[in-house]
Amino acid sequence: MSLCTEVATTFTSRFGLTADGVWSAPGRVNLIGEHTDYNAGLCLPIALPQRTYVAARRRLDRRLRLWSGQADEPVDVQLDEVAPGHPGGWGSYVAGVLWALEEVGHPVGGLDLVVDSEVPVGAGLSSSAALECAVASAVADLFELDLTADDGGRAALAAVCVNAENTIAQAPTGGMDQAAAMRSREGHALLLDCRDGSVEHVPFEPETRGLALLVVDTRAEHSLVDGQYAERRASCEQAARELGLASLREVPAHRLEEALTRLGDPVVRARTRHVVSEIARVEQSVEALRRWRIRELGAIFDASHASMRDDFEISCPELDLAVDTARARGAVGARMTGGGFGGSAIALVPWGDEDEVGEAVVEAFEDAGFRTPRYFAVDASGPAGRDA
Ligand code: GAF
Repeated sequence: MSLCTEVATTFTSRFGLTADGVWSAPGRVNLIGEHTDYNAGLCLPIALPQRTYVAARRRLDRRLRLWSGQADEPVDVQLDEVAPGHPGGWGSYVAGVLWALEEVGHPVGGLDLVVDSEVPVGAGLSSSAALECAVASAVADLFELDLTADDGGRAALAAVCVNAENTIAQAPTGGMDQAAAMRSREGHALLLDCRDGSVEHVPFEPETRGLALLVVDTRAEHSLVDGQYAERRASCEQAARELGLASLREVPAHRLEEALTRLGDPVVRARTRHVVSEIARVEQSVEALRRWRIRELGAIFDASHASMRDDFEISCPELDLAVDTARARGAVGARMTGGGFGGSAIALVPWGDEDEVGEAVVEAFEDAGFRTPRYFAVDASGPAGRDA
């Protein structure tokens, strides 16, 4: 049975009524542009084929009854009680969306919901954003908010999901993941400009060029609610303040060295170097992709990983080993993806070599005494929407 059918069936058995419909949203991997979103920069994610599904039914009162296929207990909360930190856990991502819709003046109400997901949780593949965006699509359709039909409405829903995550789930993330889940296009990477929210769809079909995009979930612990992500964000904001700029996006790559001389703290300098050079690497990657200059793209991926490892200090031994092994086994380029401190890496590998490269990483992890990683090849897939 597909997960789409399964959540609908579970809904009926949990609530004794049929769901009004089923909606889903994808996880994401970012091709390049890491920790640039909250610096008003550029990033280039793709939507994954793995999706989070919600079966939902509109209620006439303001009660939220939520079940997850991955949790034993339901969440049962009144919409008027939703607040920062309440409910906690996975329920905050669902309840937060309804709360955030009301914050921007959209009339919503109660909901019965069952969720389940193919997006691995804690793998740095945006399971949280997939959940928020599946819920946002369901609620927008059920309460007839007219926000799912065009990109403007989808951008507004993505912003609502970011507010839910920042305020109710209390994770200080930027907007890349929600944009990827709401605004991507199949067969394309999403070039997102976080300064003005504009997007461009860049064709991305590596198989037509004899390549595959391999994702390696290192299964090393990763959490965005802990202090490291917030600390990186604070350093970037400090740098912008010291430079008298609205954000690090305002530092052009050719003025980076000069800007660095005006920053006193060596750590803040290194963080700034990563962000400014990473934004330039997104631009270079898009150019390389448009012309399919694969070696160039691979070298940019490698430089991005080095920058995250050495300047932004968000890699970890598992991610470094995955990247180094993939490269040694013929990947054209490889880098960690997402927030870091664990999670996943990506590698562009020759088509047909996915298993060979993946198994080499598994073996290297075994030798190093790390947990067994998972790997799988992915295509650029479609955005959030209604399935049934
Ligand atoms: C996480 C965050 F949620 C994103 O907003 C982004 O900052 C990313 O880390 C790093 O690029 O996925």
